[in-house]
Amino acid sequence: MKKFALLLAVVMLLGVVSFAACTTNPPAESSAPAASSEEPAPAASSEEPAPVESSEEPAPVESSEEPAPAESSEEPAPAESSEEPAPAESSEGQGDNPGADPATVKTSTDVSKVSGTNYALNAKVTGKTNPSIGNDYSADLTDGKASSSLTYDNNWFGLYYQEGKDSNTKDGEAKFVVDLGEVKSISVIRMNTFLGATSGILAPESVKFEVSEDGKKYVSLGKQSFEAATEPDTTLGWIGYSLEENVNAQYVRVTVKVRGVWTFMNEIEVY
Ligand SMILES: [Ca+2]
Repeated sequence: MKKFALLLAVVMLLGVVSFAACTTNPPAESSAPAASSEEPAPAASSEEPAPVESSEEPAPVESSEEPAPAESSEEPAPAESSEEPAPAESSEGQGDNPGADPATVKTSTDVSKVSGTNYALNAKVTGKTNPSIGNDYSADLTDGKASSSLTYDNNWFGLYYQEGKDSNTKDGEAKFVVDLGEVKSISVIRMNTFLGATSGILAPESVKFEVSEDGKKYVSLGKQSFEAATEPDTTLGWIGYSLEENVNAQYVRVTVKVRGVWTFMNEIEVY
């Protein structure tokens, strides 16, 4: 009986030991799969970088940028050769500088805007004689002062004409020549004048503008005619020509045809 009891005890002991082993192992095994379940995630994330690598495949696209060297090969030839002709053209313009032909240059009667130097400022004017009928409208035509209102004094230069009683006009016409001192490249010629109708002072019938380089041969830029106001009017204004291209001139001649008795003018400018 003692042997059987001892054997039984041994069997039971082995059973306890094996049970303990079984109860301790399972948690170890359960923890193992848990860890393995976590690993797949990083594994999946490690798969994602793959597409990133595929996005790096555009690298071959970079190789398509190789045409760049082709461009660099284009730069040397045409670019430099096209720049060389330019300075050649500019040097030609400076050399000749003939100015446009006054006979054919395109003009505009809008002379409200000017820029640069007024070459006529303080320039000598010939053909100007003061009225000699008791009035003294003898303003300087190139003193830089243009009247801004109608007055009956020396703010204005008066041209007078009555048939049979020529004063400072010849048959109602007067010619003024402005000497710029030397040949200038000019773009605007204009004259400040009275364009209204009041007290025997009327807008000029016409005004002609001419230019010359030598003072002998004149070329006309054009002639402008003006309507007579039917009612009292004291309009003033700049009349003349703005040139699309500069012309060369030292002398500017302005021919004014008087309408009625008096025509008032004040200033001549050349830019
Ligand atoms: Ca003046």
